[in-house]
Amino acid sequence: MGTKTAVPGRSARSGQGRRIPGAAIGLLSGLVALGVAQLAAGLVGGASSPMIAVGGAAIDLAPSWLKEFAIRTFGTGDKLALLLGIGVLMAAAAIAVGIVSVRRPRAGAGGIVAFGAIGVLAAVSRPANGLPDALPCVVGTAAGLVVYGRLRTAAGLSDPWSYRAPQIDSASVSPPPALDRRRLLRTGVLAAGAAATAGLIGQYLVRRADASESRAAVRIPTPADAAPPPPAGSDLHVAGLGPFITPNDRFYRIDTALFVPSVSAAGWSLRIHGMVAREITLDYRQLLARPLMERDVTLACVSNEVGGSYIGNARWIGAPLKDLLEEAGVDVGATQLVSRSADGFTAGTPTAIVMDGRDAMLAVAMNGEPLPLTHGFPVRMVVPGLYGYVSATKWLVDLELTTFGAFDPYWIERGWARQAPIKTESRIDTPRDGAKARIGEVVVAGIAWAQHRGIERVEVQVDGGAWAGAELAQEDTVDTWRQWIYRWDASAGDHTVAVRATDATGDLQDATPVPPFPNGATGDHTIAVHVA
Ligand SMILES: Nc1nc2c(c(=O)[nH]1)N[C@H]1C(S)=C(S)[C@@H](COP(=O)(O)O)O[C@H]1N2
Ligand SMILES: [Mo]
Repeated sequence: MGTKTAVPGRSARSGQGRRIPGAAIGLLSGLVALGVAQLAAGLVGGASSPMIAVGGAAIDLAPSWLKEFAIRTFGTGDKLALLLGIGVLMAAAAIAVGIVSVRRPRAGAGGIVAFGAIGVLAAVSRPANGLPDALPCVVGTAAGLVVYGRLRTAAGLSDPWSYRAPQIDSASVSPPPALDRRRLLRTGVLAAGAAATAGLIGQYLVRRADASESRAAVRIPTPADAAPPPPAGSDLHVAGLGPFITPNDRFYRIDTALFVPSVSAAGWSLRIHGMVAREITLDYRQLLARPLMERDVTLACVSNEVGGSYIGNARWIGAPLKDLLEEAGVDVGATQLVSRSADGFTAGTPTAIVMDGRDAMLAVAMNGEPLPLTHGFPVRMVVPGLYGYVSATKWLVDLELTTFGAFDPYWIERGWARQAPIKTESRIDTPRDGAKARIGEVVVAGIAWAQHRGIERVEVQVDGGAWAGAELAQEDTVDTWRQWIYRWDASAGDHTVAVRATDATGDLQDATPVPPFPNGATGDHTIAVHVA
């Protein structure tokens, strides 16, 4: 029985039997690099973590159609899907590099350095990051290289750092040393353990640095301009229809932030500058000391498909934005108000809309609590009547008065419309599309919205027949959605049920089926119901 090394011309020399050890070496080196980088990110700041930085860069560089596809396919899980995708790609690349590196040790080292370079580039170029954010990737790369060398030695492969002359005369060359699987396994387990430990500690440190503690310490003052509770009749309490006020933990979340920016109340300040007479800088305490207002406002995302769920209604407390801008003295030519977040997201709101008397505010509270971290703590903008991408900047840190010609904010750069008033829309929440129902009275109910104009009428149509008026819930304000209900006398068979709304200016919602890009979807929400 010969050992494997007895056939140098085959398995050992050609690397045939070393595929799996090679793959393991590649994967483990990559994992250690990532784990150590994550540990360093725990000290430098979560936004410097390689996965977060590369993921963030991928989000910003991805073409609009891909982003739309991701939101449509994965919904609010789009970020997890992205991270998993990147993880799978990186693992595959690390394995491939590892296999190649068995015979070409320098290629393995080169691969690790190339990965590190991608991480460094991504980390440094994130809008809110700087040079120090390169550190985790640099440290991780170094750790990956060290472990790569160790694992090769353990496997009985050549040291990647020592230069060896090309082996011309095979007869004069000793066969490669035996592959010591046991030693490789032992070292590999150690490396995997180190990677996991470093990664978990890093993750813990990153989490601990979030703004939860700061948020827990915040006390929101009683608003000077409080809102009466929503009228009792604004909530129809129909099963299958969400509550009139959306609880925070059920409120949709849409943003480009893979890593929720951690901004503490104490560290927060807002600069109002650009085309103003007097620049203003104010901190969180000064903001809370201003007369605050309380308002119910329904937020909506432009990416919402007909019948989609990217809409929510909350009770906000905030400082009136108009008053602040008047104190700053806005130049008459300043057509665009650019709001910027701690992580570099930007939105552009027409100055005229912010100043037209609607309840545009710098919000600090959502449904009786300080803003949740994912919804923009400590301060976000809320402007009734506009889609979120042109108005609802979370983790707000900067307001600049400028012109529409001078600057294109985040989504405008990617082709979305500059002007984005919310379109009149309606949705059937119950029954669900494809549901089964009993013959007789079927409760059809949902919501309709036309923020800042108000809803005047909702109609329901069965099987393409005549439109019949639905019963409207009591209106809270023109800035909120309105529930509706329709009692349908259903006969046996397969039916379609459609809904449409008319806003308070008399405009009927657009029935033309249009996708969200570039300024919001239209079309009548239509469902299928099987009645038996
Ligand atoms: N900083 C920041 N603010 C942001 C965004 C973002 O990507 N980053 N997305 C906007 C978009 S597109 C929408 S629809 C709303 C969603 O707010 P919500 O997550 O609180 O529902 O936030 C807006 N504010
Ligand atoms: Mo959005």
